[in-house]
Amino acid sequence: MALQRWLVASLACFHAAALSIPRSCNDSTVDLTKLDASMDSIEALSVLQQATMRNLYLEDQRSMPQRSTCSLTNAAVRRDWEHMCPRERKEFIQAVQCLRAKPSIADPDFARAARTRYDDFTAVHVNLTNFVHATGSFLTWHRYFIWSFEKALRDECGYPGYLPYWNWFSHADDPRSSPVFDGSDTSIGGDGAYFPHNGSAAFFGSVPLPPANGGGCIASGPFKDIQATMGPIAAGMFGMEPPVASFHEYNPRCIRRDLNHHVSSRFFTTANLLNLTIGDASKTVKSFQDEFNGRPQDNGFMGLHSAGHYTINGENTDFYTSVNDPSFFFHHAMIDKIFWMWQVLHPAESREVAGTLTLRNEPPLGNATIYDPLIMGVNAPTRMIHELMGTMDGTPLCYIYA
Ligand SMILES: *[C@@H]1O[C@H](CO)[C@@H](O)[C@H](O)[C@H]1NC(C)=O
Ligand SMILES: *[C@@H]1O[C@H](CO)[C@@H](O)[C@H](O)[C@H]1NC(C)=O
Ligand SMILES: *[C@@H]1O[C@H](CO)[C@@H](O)[C@H](O)[C@H]1NC(C)=O
Ligand SMILES: *[C@@H]1O[C@H](CO)[C@@H](O)[C@H](O)[C@H]1NC(C)=O
Ligand SMILES: *[C@@H]1O[C@H](CO)[C@@H](O)[C@H](O)[C@H]1NC(C)=O
Ligand SMILES: [Cu+2]
Repeated sequence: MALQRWLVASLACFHAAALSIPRSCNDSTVDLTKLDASMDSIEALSVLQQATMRNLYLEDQRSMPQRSTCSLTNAAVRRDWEHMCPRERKEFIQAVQCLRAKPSIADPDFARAARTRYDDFTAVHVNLTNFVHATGSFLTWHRYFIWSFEKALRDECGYPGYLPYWNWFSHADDPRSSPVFDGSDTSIGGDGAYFPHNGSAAFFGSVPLPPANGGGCIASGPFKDIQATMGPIAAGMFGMEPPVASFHEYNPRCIRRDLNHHVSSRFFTTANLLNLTIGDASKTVKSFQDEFNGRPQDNGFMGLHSAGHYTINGENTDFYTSVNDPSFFFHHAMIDKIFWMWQVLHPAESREVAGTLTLRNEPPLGNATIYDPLIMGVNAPTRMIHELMGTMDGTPLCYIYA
């Protein structure tokens, strides 16, 4: 068993090094019309990936003279955690631990509960929650947010790689066995300890979900027993600590998970992947982003964004403070990968913005435009939505996904 694990891990490392990362693809045999909901979801994701790379390659060929700063040859490549070798995974884990050990640099008036550099990220997310969810800035704000986290890992903690993503479709029947969450020293920690509770309720309590086998503090792996300093503010899991009275209150506590197959097996499906990327929901940025965020009135359909948070559960059910759990960045990198694929496959719609400036339009501040600011606090300079629209625009982004 141990030998088998070692072999698989070594092969993965060898595989990544030997094949390197495909940066071009002009494969005219990639045929999106062959995709249908009965196909295996990982297979479908791989066909979409190939089509995305082919489009990027053809576009790169056409615009080579103009695009001097970022091209397929120098773009960073963000990869599936499962395809990273143990050494690469440990480098990422160590860099996150490094950010969690460095002192906060945020203004204490802005983030009184922040203690570490990691907390500076949670703090700005808490502060802006009502302006960056179910709004016109949702996709670009979170894109910029995880990019600035990646930059901090690299610049402040010497991380040599790029952000990994959690492939939702792998181990959707049993997220506890995913290499992201299996609790080994090359995972980002396992399930929460068993903590009897009544499950969770998504969408402000309107969609009840059964509990799984965890619910307590992260019980194994590199992030076992790590502490959060902020929140909870609006947790959806029953039995969580009571919410803090003020967003700024210092409230040290552990990070809970309840890795929940009820959610992942129901929503991480080929049908939902295809609807977003090439189906009805892919037609406009409005339908794309609305579908991502769910149709709770439609038999509790969660959408892939909410489904990821409720699959990890615990801290991840808190709209404000979910960033406390490092899995946040893995989940949002996967969202950003789907956003990237959608943009490349739908160039005419890819730079549109739709939606309001506030969650549920409260208070009503009007519709978002591409000139609205994306605020990152101490983590990165304020930029406009349109600057974050293209992952290869070079202002500042220059990356693709494998
Ligand atoms: C891509 O492949 C097609 C068909 O195989 C070929 O006609 C086309 O010239 C190729 N384009 C580039 C930019 O290599
Ligand atoms: C966000 O930060 C601003 C500036 O410090 C502050 O005025 C505002 O009350 C904060 N909002 C929340 C929800 O923390
Ligand atoms: C679960 O719900 C039942 C019924 O409302 C309640 O009596 C019980 O205390 C709850 N259990 C926990 C652990 O919250
Ligand atoms: C696809 O998304 C649209 C919303 O854009 C929804 O009305 C439709 O039911 C979805 N189709 C499937 C098969 O889930
Ligand atoms: C915002 O956009 C919606 C949908 O496109 C439109 O119906 C509405 O009139 C817009 N509101 C404002 C204030 O521009
Ligand atoms: Cu968020």
